[in-house]
Parts: sequence; C-alpha cells; structure tokens
Amino acid sequence: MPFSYKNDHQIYRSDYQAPHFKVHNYELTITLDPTQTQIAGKFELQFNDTCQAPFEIKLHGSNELVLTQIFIDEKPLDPSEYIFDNNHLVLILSQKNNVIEIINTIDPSSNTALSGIYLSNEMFFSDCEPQGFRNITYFFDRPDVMTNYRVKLIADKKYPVLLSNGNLIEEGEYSQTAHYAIWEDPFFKPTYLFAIVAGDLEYIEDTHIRPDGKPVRLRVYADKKDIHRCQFSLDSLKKAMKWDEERFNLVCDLDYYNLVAVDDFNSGAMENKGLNLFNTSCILATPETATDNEFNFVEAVVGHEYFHNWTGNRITCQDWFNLSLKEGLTVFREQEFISQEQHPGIRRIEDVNFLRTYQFPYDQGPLSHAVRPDAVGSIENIYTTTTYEKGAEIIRLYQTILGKEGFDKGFQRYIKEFDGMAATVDDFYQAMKSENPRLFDSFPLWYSQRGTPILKAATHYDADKKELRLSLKQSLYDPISKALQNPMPIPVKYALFSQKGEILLEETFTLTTHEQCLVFHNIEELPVISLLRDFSAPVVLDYDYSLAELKTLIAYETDYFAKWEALQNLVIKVVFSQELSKTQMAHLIADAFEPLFEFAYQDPAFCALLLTFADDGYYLGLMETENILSLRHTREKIETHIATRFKEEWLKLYHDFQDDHVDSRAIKNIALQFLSFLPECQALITEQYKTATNMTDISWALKYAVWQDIPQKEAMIQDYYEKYQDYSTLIDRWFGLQERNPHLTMETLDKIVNHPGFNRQNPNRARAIVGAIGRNRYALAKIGTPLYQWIANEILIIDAINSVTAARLITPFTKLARLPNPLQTEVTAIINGMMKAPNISNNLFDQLKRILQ
Ligand code: 0A1
Ligand code: ZN
Repeated sequence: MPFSYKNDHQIYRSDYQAPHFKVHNYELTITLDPTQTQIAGKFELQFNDTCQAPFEIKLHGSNELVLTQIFIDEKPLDPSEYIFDNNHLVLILSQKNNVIEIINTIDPSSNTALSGIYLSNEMFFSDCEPQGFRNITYFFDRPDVMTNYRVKLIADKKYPVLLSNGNLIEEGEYSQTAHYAIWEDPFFKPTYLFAIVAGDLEYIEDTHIRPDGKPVRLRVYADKKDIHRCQFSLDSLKKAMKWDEERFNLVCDLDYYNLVAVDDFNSGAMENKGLNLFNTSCILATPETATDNEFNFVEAVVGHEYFHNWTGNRITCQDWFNLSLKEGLTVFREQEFISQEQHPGIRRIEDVNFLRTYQFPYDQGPLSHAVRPDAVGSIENIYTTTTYEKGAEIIRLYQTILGKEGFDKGFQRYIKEFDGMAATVDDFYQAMKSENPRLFDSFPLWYSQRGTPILKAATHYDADKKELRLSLKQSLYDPISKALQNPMPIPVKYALFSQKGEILLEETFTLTTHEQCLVFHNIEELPVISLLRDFSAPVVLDYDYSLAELKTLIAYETDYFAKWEALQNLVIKVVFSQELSKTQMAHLIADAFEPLFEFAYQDPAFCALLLTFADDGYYLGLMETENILSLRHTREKIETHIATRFKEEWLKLYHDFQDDHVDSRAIKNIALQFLSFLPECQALITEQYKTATNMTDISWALKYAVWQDIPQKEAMIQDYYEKYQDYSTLIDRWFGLQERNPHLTMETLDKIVNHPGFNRQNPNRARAIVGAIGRNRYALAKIGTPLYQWIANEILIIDAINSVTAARLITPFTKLARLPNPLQTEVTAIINGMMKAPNISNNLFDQLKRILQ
C-alpha cells in the first residue's frame, strides 16, 4: 500500500493500565443553549497511596470544547499551569487530594456527529457511548473510572422537560425565563452512561412494583406527535422488569426509570443509567404504523436496554476491548426474554439466520476480529455483529455446556463478585469456572480466536454389529493469517431417529479436541441423525445428509431449529446440485413443501418461517464465486413452480387466515408472496394494500408490488408516500424498498438524491437509503462500478457529517475479494480513492484499510 495515506493508528489491549486515582462526587451544572451551552464540572480526585508527587492526570477532551477556566481547590489556574496534548488536558498536581473544577462551553447546534450533547428537532439530547463525553467536557472518558453524579440542568422554559440519570432531587424556577432540575445518580457509573434530555416532550407513565413492594415510576417520553405510539414500549418495559426478577433475581435499583424517543440517533438505543434513549425506529409502535416484526423488535430493544442495567451498568467493562462482556451477555438475556414472551422457537431461528447471514461472512472477511480483540484502529468499529451476536452465542455455549442450573449459579456469582466494578470477559469466565469446575480450560479461546470453526461430521452404520459411528472433526483457520487455530469446546446436541421418525436418543457431546469418534451400540436399524440441534454452537456444520434423511427430519424433528434447518439444507442441497435441472430442483423442493400446508393450521407462525427462503446473501455466501444473476434465475424458477403447483393451497391459506392475529398475518403474507408470482393473482396485492388496517399487511403488499413490478406499483408507492410523509420511520421503509428493487438504475438514484426526503444528517435516513442500496446485490452486480462509485461518494459526504454512520455503510465493499474481475480491480481503485480523501475520519479509514489489507 502506498504511504500517502493519513497516519495509521492502533490501540492495543495490552496497553491497558488501571487508573491510579479515585474520583468522587462529580457535580455538573449544565446551562443549556443551542449554540453556547456551558458545562461546569467539579469533582474530588484522590490519588492512590502508591503514587508519588508530582501527580499527573490526563483528561480527555476534543476539538469541540472551548475552555473557560480551571480551578484547583477553588484557586484559578493560569494557562501556563496546564497543557494540551493531542486533545488531552494535562494537569500536574502537587497534592494527593484535590477538588478540580473545569468550566467550558460547547455548541450543540454544530454537533452533526450526534456524539456528546446535540440537537434533534430543536431539543437537547446526548449520546456518550463509547467516547462521547469528551465532546461535553474534560474528564476521564474511560469505562473503568466510575463516580457518583449530581447534575443540575438549567434551561429556558421553552424546554419544559429536563432529565438526567438517576432520581429527581429538586426542580424549580431559575429566572423569569429559565428553570432548573437536579438529578442525582446514587450508583457509580462511567461517563458513557451519562445522559441528559431537555425539550418539549410529552410522556405516558405507569408503575412497576418490586418484590419488596417498593414502586418504580416508569415513563416514556416522546414528541407530542409520537406519544400515542409509546404504550407498547411502556408495557414491554414492565414485562422486562418482571422477567429479570423472575429469571435472574435482578431487581430495578432506581425509583425513576425513563425511556425517551429521539429522531436523530446513531445506534438503535442506549442504556444510560435510568434514562434509556431510543431511536424512534426502536420504540414507537402501533398496529397502524408498525409491522408485527417491528413490534417484536421494539419489545426486544426495550428489554435489551433495561437488561443492561445489571449487565453493563452495575457491572461495566474494564476497557472497550471487553465490550462483549456487556453486549454479548445482554443480547443473550434479551434472546431468552423474547423466547419466553413470544414463540419459543422462532426467535432462535431468526437469531441463527441473522448470525449466518451477517456475522459468518463478516468473520470470514477482511474485517474479521476476535470477540475480544487485541488491537483496534477505532473503538467505534468494535460495535459489530461479532461483539454482539457471536458474543451472545458464547454466553449460550456456557449455558449449553453447563446446563441452566450451572449457568445460573455462575451468573449469580458473577453479579455478586463484580457488582459496582469494571470487569472483563475473563472475570466472567472465572465466575462460571468457580461454580462449575468442570468447565473446559480452553473455553476462553472462543473470545480470542477469530473466524468461524468448521465442524465436519461423518457417520457409518454397521448393520452386523448394530453399531453407529459418528466422527466429529473441528478446524478453524484464522481468516487473515490462514494459520490453523487451537481446538475449542464445541457442544453438539444431537438426536437419533428411527426410520419411522421415533426419537431413539437425545444427547449433548462436547468436542474439545480436533477430532473424536463416538460409537453407539444396540442400534437395531440404520438411524437418521440430527446434528447441532438448537444450533448448539456457532459453527459451520459440514455433514452430508441424504434427501431421504432430510425429509424424515422435516417431518419428525421436535427441535424447532433442527426442523427448520432440515428444510434449509434440503433447499441448499437441491439448488447447489450439479446434476439436477431447474425443473427437477423445483419439483423436489415443492415435494418438501407439500406436507407443510397441513402443518400451517397447527403452528402458523412457525410454518410461515419454514416456508420462507433465506435471503440471497445467505446463498451467495455458499457459492465459490458469487453469481446473483444465476441465483435469482434459479430462485424465480423454483418460486414460480411452487406458486403454480400449490395455487389452490396458497389461496386457501390466504383466505383462511384473514383474522386479526399476528400468526395469521405471518402465514397469510407468505401465501401472498407466492401468489404474487402469478399474474392472475396479483390483484390480491392491490386489494390487500387498499383494505388493510394494519401496517404489516400494507407493508408486505407494497413490497410484493415492487418485487414483482406489477402495473399498479407506481400508484401504490405514491399513495404510501402521501399517507405517511409525516412519519419519518415509515418513510425510511419507503426509501428502503430500493433494497430489493430489481429495476434500480443510476437514473433512479438521481431521483432519490433530489427527493425532498433525502437527508444525510439523519442516520436512519442515511441507512435507509445508502444502506439499502448497498444491500441490493442484484443491482450491484448488474450496474457494477458506477453504483459502487455512487455509494463511495455518498459515504464520503456522510463521513464529513457523521463518521460513525458512514463507517457502518461500507458493507458492499467488504465483499471485495469475492467480486469478479475487472469489477474487483475497479472497486479496489474506488476504495483507494476514498482513503485519499483529505478529511476522511479515523472510523472510516480504519475499515477501508482493513478491507485492502
Ligand atoms: N450500547 C448500545 C448501543 C450502542 C452502539 C454503538 C454505539 O457507539 C458506536 C453506542 C451505543 C446498546 O447495545 O444498546
Ligand atoms: Zn447493548
């Protein structure tokens, strides 16, 4: 790589040094003003006994801060008494105990990065994870420095609601035009959990009664126009509180618990102590405006943020390399909550599907990193599906290996031992190990080795000896260095079925070496094996099931995941076979679908999932060289055949499941999806769009109209826009239709850019447009270089506004190594061009550099 690029910098885990001081009683007085907000922060600093004078501290800051004055023990410092070193404020102190006061100003109106304090719809919000506090004032902006906060907010009365973390202590008039509120958070916390909100918001409220009878006041705040869409999230919060008490014995520790909806937000939501902030896309839900999937999502995100109160807030991370300590664990807790609240099998399947469609390719690609990495170019870039979803799978591995009881014991020990502290994934492992001495010593390798292990399985049945041999072999090659890695403990849940479908045995075996063979005796006839039930480990299973075996499993498996997986495997086996014609493929898959029409009446929601083909991305990942055009061609053949052959069955399902129930909508809309392939049935799409009273039905009808390019498409698109133009999240969905628009052209892109709703400042809109276009694999393959160039230009423009959002839009470029030539060479040149952009951010540069390495 040429050396004309900006300076490369890496942060290493091994550089970690524990703080040599303690901080107490952080008092913040924040006088809010859109362009000149004043921050006055005062704290007690006490150096450890082992320190010697002179004592040096480095406070994090940023270009956003304008320093007014510093006081040490009430004595103003002369500018000659402090120095700035690369955005750090360095103070040399002579005493072990000090009271430090710093006053500075910031300009929230110019904060387009949305990190620190910023404006959204003329209200004040904050977002500090991971390192946003340094955009507010000079302080120790690292997760292992924790203190208690008392925050006084002063603002004009046109911002009637003033919120911060913890409990409200006092509020009142400050002047004729201004008022104030004081919030105190009794729990020690790091800066990234600090938050404020100020604005003209409305709220709804409820109460949660804790097991000891004490109430917690719950509120959801939102803009006046959105407040009627908040009841579902308030109910979800109550459910999450109850669930955490029942499942893990964890009780809410604050008297006030507030959720706030905000339009402009970098992530989905944020777990600030007692003041969770939510992207409006993750909190607002009514049947008229949100699909059933979005309802499920809201419930999950509200649960997730609440569960952080213990896993993240009471016990935080020592450093950001250990981010998965809180994120993997909290995603796992969220998954367990949802599996109990919703269908017991569906969430697991959706999670596995997500993991394999996004995390697996990511972990095999150029951005692959260990769940706990040793070095990173930018902290913001650790917020990946590896940290979150693979991290959650690792927590699940503990539970699978140790059983629920062993896991719960280890978890309770972790909570008890580390409450109030900043911990690491090793600490979590140690807590588990202390309660479960049999836990494998090799377990932590799951945190340190990147890549997805391959589990190769083979069986041999000896009819004379009535013996079945199962050999299991694991291998993991580092995706970047290609070196063979150490074997990790891989729990394999399996079952043996008779040919008639009876379960002969169900067990779990944990493979800890590279290779091992299991022998089963007294097996009277050739059995059918089902491996990796419940997706018991995040691995790629390589086992050659026969079509007959897969059919047995589709019919008789009792494990939701394994039943679904058998059908997936059948589709893959057929679609990727070298011998079959497309017609034969279609017939074989249709045969497998046939019995499911009956099953739909037993479990419609699960059946809908069985009848759903995986995303293109999943199949593309399985191809040696990605060929979306041929994949689409094959898919269309198969889908049209299934639509035609079962036309009557689809129509029956469509009409039988017209009642107002989430499960019915799921199966009805799958039926409509297949019917949409048949021109004579396409009137059902427009009919459903016109008569639907809920967003699920409207949204599916609109999608099918676009995917099938039906004549009424344009009128529907126009109608939707007119109806919902005031609902930003609904318009995001409208823009997002481009994700699977097979007719996307460079001219369409011009129209989008010139549309009044095109807005790069709002992360949701940027993602809805640029992200969706980047996921349109068909258009990327068909248009090629000009589309990649368009995406690159957009990313660079967005980078100057908000680098966190920009860096998350680069997914299409991560597939570089899999692109055919000359496209690969041309896209490499585009990436090189982006890296030379004069003001490229660290976040974006770091990602692009890794793609080219
Ligand atoms: N901790 C939040 C989400 C979050 C993600 C990324 C961030 O900055 C790059 C900040 C917050 C959660 O897990 O809900
Ligand atoms: Zn989280």
